[in-house]
Amino acid sequence: MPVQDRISYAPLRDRLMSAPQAAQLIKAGATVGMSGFTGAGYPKVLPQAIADVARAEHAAGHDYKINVWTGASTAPECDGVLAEARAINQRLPFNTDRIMRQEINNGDVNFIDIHLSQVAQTAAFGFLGHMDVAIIEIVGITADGLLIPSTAIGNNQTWLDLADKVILEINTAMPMQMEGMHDIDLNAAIPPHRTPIAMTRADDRIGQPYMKVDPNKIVAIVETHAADRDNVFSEPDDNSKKIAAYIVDFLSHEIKMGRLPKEMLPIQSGVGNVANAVLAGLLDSPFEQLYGYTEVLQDGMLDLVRAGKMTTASATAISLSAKAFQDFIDNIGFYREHIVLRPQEISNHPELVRRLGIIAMNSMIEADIYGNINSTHVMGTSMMNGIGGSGDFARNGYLTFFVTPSVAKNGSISCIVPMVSHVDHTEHDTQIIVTEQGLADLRGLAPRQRAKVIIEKCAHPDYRDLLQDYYDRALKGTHGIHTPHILPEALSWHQRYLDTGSMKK
Ligand code: 0RQ
Repeated sequence: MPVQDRISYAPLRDRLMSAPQAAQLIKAGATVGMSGFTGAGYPKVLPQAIADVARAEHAAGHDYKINVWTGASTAPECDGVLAEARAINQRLPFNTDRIMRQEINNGDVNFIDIHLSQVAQTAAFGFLGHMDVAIIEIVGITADGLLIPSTAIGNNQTWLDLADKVILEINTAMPMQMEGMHDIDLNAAIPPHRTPIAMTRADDRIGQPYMKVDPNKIVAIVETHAADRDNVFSEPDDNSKKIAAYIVDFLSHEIKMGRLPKEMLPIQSGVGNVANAVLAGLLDSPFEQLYGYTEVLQDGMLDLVRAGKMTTASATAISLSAKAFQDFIDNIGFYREHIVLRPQEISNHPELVRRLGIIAMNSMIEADIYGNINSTHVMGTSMMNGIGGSGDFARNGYLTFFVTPSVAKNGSISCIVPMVSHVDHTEHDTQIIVTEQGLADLRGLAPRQRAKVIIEKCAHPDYRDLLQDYYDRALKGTHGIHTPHILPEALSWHQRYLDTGSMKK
């Protein structure tokens, strides 16, 4: 279908232009709100055109950098090209692009790591400054001038509300049949005027399927025809399968003990290979009629929906491998009945996570013997991706799991350490830690009891005695033993890795 036919609101058809023309509208120093969440629904041609403007300006001896706010991570065609052109000053709130990560860690990009549920309101409160332009991918415009969202909603409606000017990318590779899958309501009133969010079930709909924008703000419409990032997953390895099996056993046990309703509670699953493997584990589990209430719908969750194991999956983005996306398109009539996409303000809202009783499962970089979690910083100083939505779900979930293989980098790093080198989730937010070695249920345990269980159940055998030795000496040697630590030694494992390439002694 030609792009003109996707603009049913005739007055907007004359705003069609090329990406290089539209990029001229983005001035140096601008703050740009972009669509995009976990490699889905990001603008696909404007970023390259902006990168070209940046290069030309730099060659002419001028400064040219912009601030980019999104929903979450994008892709090489967006974050990658902008980072490569050194066109970014400030970036928030989440990134997985390798080149952008380098720029963040070498100090060229000011990266602000924000809980994903809080980004829209933080911007709307005015805490982040003014937004000049929004660049939003959509699939089309209705006859009433409403915008049909694409594969991710993220913060799009907020950016459309806040920005002075709007540039739309209409992606003709995305099926028009997506119309109707979305549910847009922001609960955007600012305190003290907020009201309760009118949802009590994961599949409730509270808004309308379109985004709204003042047509006068739309300064350009650009055509794209490109797929989202191919989010390829490796087949679950032995470790991931073991982690998944521990979780499924644990959930069955909780149902048996009457601590979890037999129909289960809605599931949130983080990003990455391990999270995807856990979902694969649920496919073979005894659970039926599951609900997903998560931020990213990955291949594993689509499999659950297709198999009829999951009744409805609610998310803010569909982030699939190319193969799974083809299946989504081929069977869109079926999937639209079972998937609802919402703004990230709602998909991750603490009020709803608490009310719906979400089972939160997130991956981490490392945990310490008391259950503090580092999700973001390698060796305490290098940003990996960001906290994402893990905190939204972990702090407010009914059950909160953090999972990781017990070791990283061929065993030279223990993911269970005496003290984490950066804290994203405190011990107060961590209920259950799972590695391929076992599952530590920390509910109702005090710090010394937690240490015993985490070392016994989760540490890799290569590091278990070292952790026990650290703990035993801390217990004897410190003046307060509520949470025993030997302060000068607490981070020595990380230093040893930096000095020698291994945490082993
Ligand atoms: O490095 O890529 O060089 O091989 O970290 O590790 O084991 O493949 O795990 O893909 O599940 O990612 C926490 C990063 C895990 C992710 C994190 C190295 C390891 C490898 C990746 P290589 P794995 P995953 C909802 C929830 C925060 C956001 C979040 C994440 C690489 O899950 O970003 O939870 N979470 N969002 O070798 C040094 C350690 C390490 C380590 C692993 N202890 N020290 N390196 N690695 N452990 C989604 C959203 O919010 C959008």
